[in-house]
Amino acid sequence: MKTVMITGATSGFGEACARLFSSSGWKVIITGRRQARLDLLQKELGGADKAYSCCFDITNRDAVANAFDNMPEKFSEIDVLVNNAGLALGLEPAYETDLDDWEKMVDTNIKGLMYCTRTVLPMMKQRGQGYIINIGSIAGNWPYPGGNVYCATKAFVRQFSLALRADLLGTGIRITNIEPGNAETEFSMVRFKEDELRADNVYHNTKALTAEDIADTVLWLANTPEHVNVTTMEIMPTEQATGPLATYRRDK
Ligand code: NDP
Ligand code: 8X3
Repeated sequence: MKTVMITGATSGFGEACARLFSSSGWKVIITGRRQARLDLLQKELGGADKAYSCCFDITNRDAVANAFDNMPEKFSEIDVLVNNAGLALGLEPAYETDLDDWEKMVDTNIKGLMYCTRTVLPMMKQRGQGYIINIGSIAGNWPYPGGNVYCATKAFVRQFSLALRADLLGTGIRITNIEPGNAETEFSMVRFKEDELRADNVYHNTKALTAEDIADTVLWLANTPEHVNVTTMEIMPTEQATGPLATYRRDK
């Protein structure tokens, strides 16, 4: 039975991945900062025998190291790491944003992902196999107003994934960057700091992706043969596309 570790499994893509991998016969390591949600999910997935729950903040380097160090034997051979935990904060133009929000996005989407990756890699290298699936975003490819640092963090995830491919050639370790577009999860509630109206508006009158759509893709990738490496995958709702270039008119 293979083992998958999913960061940010308390909601959205991560939670859907946990459910799908578990129902497909995988041992699942679920992580996030909200212990109560982890407890509920672990119970739903069949208890401690099927799912190991690990509550930590990925921005805390020591907490990440500690989580990996204390993995129970049964879950210690991680076949797939899904680097999913992440967030956007705010949609203001760069001259109005809260610098704390920028820092938190960098700490989570870049540094947290780096910590988990760096910690798991030696174990995978030693086993001569392993798969890291990063959750980037279309935001890493297609900048939009107010995206500023969020877009930049996801551009980091894209480039880091590509660079890892180069680094890990010959190790048997695979890397994919999935780049989803608009998906209805708690993402917008987090971005707009619990402003339900603004969050709902993101999904109003449009058919967004679901968390399950992304989970399907992650499981499909995990089941591809070991000699196959899908490098990047951009997935958008049919009702979303990258628009034409915008030009600012001075008479506005
Ligand atoms: P959700 O807000 O529903 O889920 C985010 C998850 O990340 C939660 O489980 C949260 O857990 C976890 N998380 C956030 N910060 C931390 C932290 N410091 N330490 C540990 N866990 C953390 O959003 P999504 O499921 O939509 O987002 C998942 C990923 O997908 C993110 O990287 C996001 O950028 C990306 N993405 C989302 C898109 C969308 O439109 N929804 C599109 C493209 C990419 P907890 O709060 O318990 O810590
Ligand atoms: C989330 C997608 O377009 O809201 O990464 O930035 S978007």
